[in-house]
Amino acid sequence: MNHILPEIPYAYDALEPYIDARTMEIHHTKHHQTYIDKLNAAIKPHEQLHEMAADQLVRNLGEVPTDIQTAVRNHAGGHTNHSFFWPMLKKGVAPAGPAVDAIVNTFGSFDKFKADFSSVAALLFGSGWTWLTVDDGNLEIVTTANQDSPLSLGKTPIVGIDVWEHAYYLKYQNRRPDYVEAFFQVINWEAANASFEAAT
Ligand code: MN3
Repeated sequence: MNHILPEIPYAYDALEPYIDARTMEIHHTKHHQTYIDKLNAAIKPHEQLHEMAADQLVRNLGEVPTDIQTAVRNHAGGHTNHSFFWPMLKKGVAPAGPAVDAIVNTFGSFDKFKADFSSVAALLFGSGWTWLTVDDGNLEIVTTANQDSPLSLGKTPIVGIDVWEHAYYLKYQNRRPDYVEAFFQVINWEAANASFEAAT
C-alpha cells in the first residue's frame, strides 16, 4: 500500500492574506509530498507495515523495525502532521464550541490561551510544531521537535501550528510571531471542535 498526498479541501489562495498561496502550494505539493515519498520508500521492504496508516505508525513506533524507525518517525510523522494541519485551517471561523469552552476552563480565558500558545510557538527553537492536545480529557500546550507527532506521546492534537520556516518564510521571513498571529485568523474551530469531541 502506498501512502498518497491528500487533497487540501480549499484553494491555495483561500487563506490569503494570512497564509499566502505560493507558500501553501509549495508546502503541500513539495514538502508534504516528500514526506510521503520517503515514507513509502522506507516501508517498501517491510510488508507488515503496508496496511498501517501514518497515524498508526507513529502511535506504534516500537513495532517498527529499528533500521527504519527514524525514517518512519520523521516521514510518517510529517505525513500525519500535515494531513491534520490542512483541514484545521479555514478563514473566518469564530472561536466557539466545546473545544473553546474547554480552553476557557483550562486557561482562564481565550486570550490567555492565545498568549500562552503564541509564546510557546514563537520561542520553539529550530523546526517543529506547537500543539493544543487533549490527554485523558486535559488540554495542554505541547511542542514537538522536527516532525514528531503528539500521537507518539499518547496525546490527541486539537490545534497545531507548523513552525518550520517552510511554513512561513516566503511571506514572513524571520518574523515568526507575525505568522503565529496570522495563524490565529485561520484556525478552523469547527475542525478543532470535532477533534476535541472525538477525543473526549
Ligand atoms: Mn510543514
